[in-house]
Order: sequence, then structure tokens, then C-alpha cells
Amino acid sequence: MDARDLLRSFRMAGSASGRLAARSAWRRRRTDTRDLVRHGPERARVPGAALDADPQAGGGTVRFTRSSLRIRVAVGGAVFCGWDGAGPEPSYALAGGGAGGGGCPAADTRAVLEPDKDGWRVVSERMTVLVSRQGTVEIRTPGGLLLRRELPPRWWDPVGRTESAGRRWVQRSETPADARVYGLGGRAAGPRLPAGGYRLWNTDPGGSFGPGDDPLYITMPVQLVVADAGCHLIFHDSTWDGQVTLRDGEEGAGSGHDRPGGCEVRMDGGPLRYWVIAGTPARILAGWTALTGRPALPPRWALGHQHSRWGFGSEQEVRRVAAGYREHGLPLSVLHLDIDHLDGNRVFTVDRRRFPDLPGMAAELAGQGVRLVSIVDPAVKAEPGVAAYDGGIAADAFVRDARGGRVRGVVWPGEAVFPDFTDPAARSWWGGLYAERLAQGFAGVWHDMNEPVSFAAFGDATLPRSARHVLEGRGGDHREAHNVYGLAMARAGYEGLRRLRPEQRPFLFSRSGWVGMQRYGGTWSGDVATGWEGLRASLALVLGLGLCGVPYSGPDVGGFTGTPSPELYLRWFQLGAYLPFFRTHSAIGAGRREPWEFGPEVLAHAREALAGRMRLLPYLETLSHIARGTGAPYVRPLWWGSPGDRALRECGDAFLLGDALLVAPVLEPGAVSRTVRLPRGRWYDTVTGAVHRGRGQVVLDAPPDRIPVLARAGSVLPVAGADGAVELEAWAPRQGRTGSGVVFTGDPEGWDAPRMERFVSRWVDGEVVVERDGGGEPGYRVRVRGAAS
Ligand code: NBV
Repeated sequence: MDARDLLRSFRMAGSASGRLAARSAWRRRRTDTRDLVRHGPERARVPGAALDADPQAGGGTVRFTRSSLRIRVAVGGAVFCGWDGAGPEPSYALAGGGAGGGGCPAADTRAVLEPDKDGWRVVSERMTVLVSRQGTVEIRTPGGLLLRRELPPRWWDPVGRTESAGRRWVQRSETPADARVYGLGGRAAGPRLPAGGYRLWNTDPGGSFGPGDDPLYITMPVQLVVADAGCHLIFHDSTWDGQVTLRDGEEGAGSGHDRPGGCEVRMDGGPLRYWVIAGTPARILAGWTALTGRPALPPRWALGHQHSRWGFGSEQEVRRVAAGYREHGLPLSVLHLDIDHLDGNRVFTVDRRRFPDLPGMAAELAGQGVRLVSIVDPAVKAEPGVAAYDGGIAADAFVRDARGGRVRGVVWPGEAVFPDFTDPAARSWWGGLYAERLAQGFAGVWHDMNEPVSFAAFGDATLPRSARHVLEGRGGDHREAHNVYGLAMARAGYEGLRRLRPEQRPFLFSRSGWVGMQRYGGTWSGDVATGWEGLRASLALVLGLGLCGVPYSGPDVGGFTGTPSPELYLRWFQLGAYLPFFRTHSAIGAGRREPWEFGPEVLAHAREALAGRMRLLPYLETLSHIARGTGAPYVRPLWWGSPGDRALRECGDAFLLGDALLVAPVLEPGAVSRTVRLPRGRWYDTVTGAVHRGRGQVVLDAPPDRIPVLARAGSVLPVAGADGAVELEAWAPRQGRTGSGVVFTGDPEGWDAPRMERFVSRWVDGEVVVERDGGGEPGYRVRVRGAAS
């Protein structure tokens, strides 16, 4: 126990819940002391010298004196490398059913392992993999430029024990000196990850977090690396606790003596295997989501404004808030009910004293166009008579310890047990419980506390590391299951909702998760601290997660804790209005987050932001289909289309919304203008119509009533006109050039395939004309903008 732990335990010991948390922490420690297999003596091992190689479909295997390396190019271009006999499966990350994740794509039989100067090589369409006789693996572009050099790995083998699961390993690598790294899940310090260590262990920071807090709820061993030579994504497919350490490279200013960037991945266990995907950012995300699953498509209503609070406390209050939105003329799509609507915080119950008729209220709100979303926590109160507890006992669904006892922890309802979502039977039982939520009138679910959290006065606030998990039948302990607990819970919820209400797309978002979570839904920032730093961090999270394949997310607008100043609230609201998941939310006891609580000026500006959001809904819906179809996130870093622009790689204070828009939120107090670094091309200020030319920096006005939003010349995007009908907004291409855009219109809640329409714009006799691709009237009202300039 370190000093901080001790302090935490003293502070907690004062209250009843504190005493429970202290007991729980001691219990966890006792369980682990008793059951966790300790690291005995270990022996370090490196692959040694190469012996021979064996070509196979899509690649082959190189044998070394003390290991082997399997390389396999998959159809679509992703390359798999597995040491020590590791194959791509089983994996929680891969899409397509099977053991917890599932199907590995077929091998691209055109690629073969063949001898090369100092070893072997596999040439594929997107990259060349070179394996040296000492076990160094180089990933090069088809033109021969180095993207990444993986040095021979090192393992620590337990002496005298055969199990391989808990075998530690380290893999060091080098990247070009100019390379910049993004991703690793949701990191507050991003989007460009500064040099330093990043732990891979899903963690509730407790209370709230700021930019210095790491790790957070979603960690992923996924790095997107951007360099002049090209971009690539690398994914180390192990779910174990680990650490990624990044080191910045240094350029030798033309001296030819660059110091490469460095990356070290250390894992406490799991196979040493990784996937690499190379290409443009768009191709990488397409390849990545082909491998790990395309993002679930949110129902249309989930793109509208959502409002939440931990502590609405009663039906009257929920009604009052909904009425407030109506009376102030503010559109509202969703209200979220947090744990305070539950009976004693017990999942799948309702406090009937304060919420006597939830289905009635849900129906009434639905009549006003407002859906209800319910929080769902994984921990089940350990109390006979509680339906979820009795059912889980009957289904034998709860996590057990090594001796067969049920693991107990402490969460909001008190003493609790935890479903083992890595057990297919437990998932199927749990998924059935959502019938109760649907019967209460909820339209979607919000998964929380699924890192998983079990309160602890000291140490790690989660389950004992020795806790046993089914892991799809393979069996293992919490060290391996922890990081996929939220992912597997999302799968249980998603599949349950699909079974229960097959005609509607589930709406689910989850605080914790892992690679592939986009298959089931989205996520949000978690408990971001209220402050300008938190505002900045919340954008970093959305950008970073999008690059890891999770495009639907957004922050607690206004911050989770305390009370934002009117200015901070407004700037957060203005940013949120351009993010996929747009929800105001706050903690119990924190200040209110309704737009009318911050004075008439903020109310007026928030109303404009909401009107802007409503106008953009057809565009956001189009982006949701593009994300679904191609993995391209709605919210993209400025370098998305120009990764070769080094200055853009450092920019974390603005973003692209699809292809057409560039959004530059105000992230500092007192600012009424800000500098924006533009990607190449011609950009129009969407309010003033002023033209700006990229690349380079411009200073833009950012008065309190708006944040700068620019449109790319030549873009055609769908927006909602004043009468609500979809119209096309066409931003004039440069004289003599053409422009284009797509529009997806889909089933708002069901599964019918969307309709895609393509439009082109061009200059004809001094005017911009928009037509369907291939010719013909656009079929929508068209508004041409920027044509005079
Ligand atoms: O359920 C209460 C909160 C919720 O409002 C928040 O959004 C989650 O991130 N929940 C965390 C648990 C309490 C955190 C202090």
C-alpha cells in the first residue's frame, strides 16, 4: 500500500460505504495473495538465429533457434505476424463471431515468403515485410521506404512451469524520425500522443479526470503512425495488462543522422502477435474496420441533442427538464436516466416512489419526440430476491474465484457480484434482462462502471486479478479478461437488444471497451473534469477513439463535475454540437447543465448552436453511414487528407467533420478569435463567406455566438432547410474545377439498406451548377455558396 492508498483508505473509513470499500479492498488483496500464481524464476529468451523458412498461403513461417515467426497477408492487405506459434485466433478483436470475436480474414494467396538478401521477404500490395536472420521485422512501403522496424522480441519464460498465458514479453521498434503516434484508445493527452508511457489497463480514474490522467476507461494496443514515408496502423493483439512507451525521434537537420522514433510494447502475457495495415488514413480505417468490425449505425435520433444528469431524482424533474427545452424552443432528442432512478442503485429495477410510471412517462415523452435512455451497470447487488441476482445464480453467470466462490465487490448498490461476460451463456442470460428496460419504455442503453469497477479503499479498484473467467471456454483469469470486460458486456447488451427488438437498431454506448467495441455501439468521455483543460481533453478522446475505429463518441458537455462558467459551458456546447454524440451531462451535486441555467446570452447562443446541429443532421446521418461502410470517423484530425503536412500532425485544437467541414472550437477563456491551421485547398468561412487559402495559418473571428466553421471549396453536403426538408449546400469549387459530395438517406431506426446519391458541381457560364453524378437534376433544393468570390 503506498501513501496515496493509505490516505484513500483513511478518507473512506469514515463512512459506511467507505468501510465497505475498505473491506472489499482487503478481501481482494487476500484473494490474490491466496490464488494468484506468482512470478517464479524466469529466464529471458530471444528468437536466436534463423534456421529455415516454410512458405505457406499468404506468407509463411520462419523458424529460429528459440522461436518461430508466422507471417500472413490477409485479403484486404492487413498483415499478421505471430511469434512462438501464435495465430490470429482466438481473438476478441476480430469481427465475425467465433470465440469472442472471431473470424480471421482469408489469406491473400498472391503473397508468399521468399528468400531475400539477409533473410526473407513477403511482398504484398500495400507493403513489403522483411525478416532478418536475427528476427528483425521491417515493414516497408511498396516503394521501399521504412515504415517500422520491429526488433527481435524478448520473452521471460517461467522456469519449471509450462503455462504460456502469463509469459511476459517486450517488443521494441523504431519508426521514422518524423513519425507521430495517435490512438492507444481514449487518451486525454492526445490526439498526438506525446512521448512517454501509456498503460494498457482499462481504468476508472475515480471522480473525474484531466489531461494528465492516464490510463482511462478505454485502452487499446492500437497505434496509428503518421510519417512522411507513409501511414500505418499496428495492433498488438493481447488483452493483458501492458505498457506502451513512446519516444520521439529527432531529425538530424539534413545531416543524414536522424534518431528514429521509438516504441516499446511490454505485456504481462498473451500471445506476441500483431497486425499491420498501411496506406492512406482512409484506407487504414477501412482495412481496420474490415478486420475488427464496422461501426454500428446509431438510430437517427441518436444524432440529435441529448441531455442527462446523475440525479434528476424524480419523474417530475425529468418532465420539468423536458418542458424547459420545449418552452425555451430548444430541440431535444433524448433524456438519459442515471442510477438515481433505480431502486437502491440495483440494475434492472425502478424506484417506484420517485418514478411511479416510467412506461407512461416514456410514452408521453416519445409523443414529444424525446427518447429515454437508461444506464446499465454490470454489478448486481448480492441479495437474494433481487431478480438479476437470483437469475444470475440460476444461470451460474457470476465471476468466481479460483476456489469456486463467487467474487464479491462493492459498487453503487453495495455488496455486489459481477456477470462473467466472457462466458457466452452469461452473455445470453444478461442480454435477456434488457427486456425489462424495454418494458419500462427505454429506447437505448448506456453501459457504465464496466472497466469493471469495484470500489477499493486502496489498490486497483477492480476485480481480483486471480478471479476466474470463462474466456469463451478457454478459461483464464482477470489479468486476461479485464480489458475485454466492457467489450464483452457491450456484446451481451447489443445481442440481447437485437433478439428482443429485432426490427430496431440497438442504441448502446459504453464507458469501457476494447478493440472492436464499435461493432456494438459508441462511447463517451466518461467523467471529464469541468475546466478548459477538460474541454481540450474531451476533443482529444473523440479524435483518438475515431482513429482506433470507434467513431461515435462525445464528451459530457459542460464537464462532469462542478459548475462551468457560462463561457466554458457555451464553448463546450458549441464544440459538442459538432461531435457525433452530443450530450450535456453532470454528476450528482454538480451544477446544472440546461442551457437556460447560464443566463440569457448563453441561452441565445446555445439555441443557435442547436439550430446549427439540427441543420447538419442530414450531413451527420450521411457521415454515420460512411463510418458504417468504410470506418472513416465523422471527426477526423486535420491531417486526415494530407498526412504529409507535418504541421497538421501537431494540431489537436481543430478537426474535420467529414470531408466538407473544418471545425475550430474555442478552447481558451476570453478568446474572441483564434488561429487555425488549414490543410491545403480553399476554405470558406460558413458564416461570413470569407475565403481562406491553405496550407498555413489564418486568424478567424470567434465571437461568443459561434465557433469558426469552414467549408471546403467544392464540397456538396446535405443539410436540413428551414422547412426541415433536405437540401444540398454546395460550396463553389475553384473556377474551372469541379466539386462533389454524397448523401445517404436511410431507415431512421431499422435495417433497410440506405440509399446513396452522388452529386457533382461545376462552373457553367459563370455559375455553379449541381447535378447528379452521371447527369440529371439533383432532386433536392440546391443552395450555392461562395460563388461570388
Ligand atoms: O452513474 C453515475 C455516474 C455517471 O453519471 C457517469 O456518467 C459515469 O461516468 N457514474 C460514472 C458513476 C459515478 C462516478 C463518480
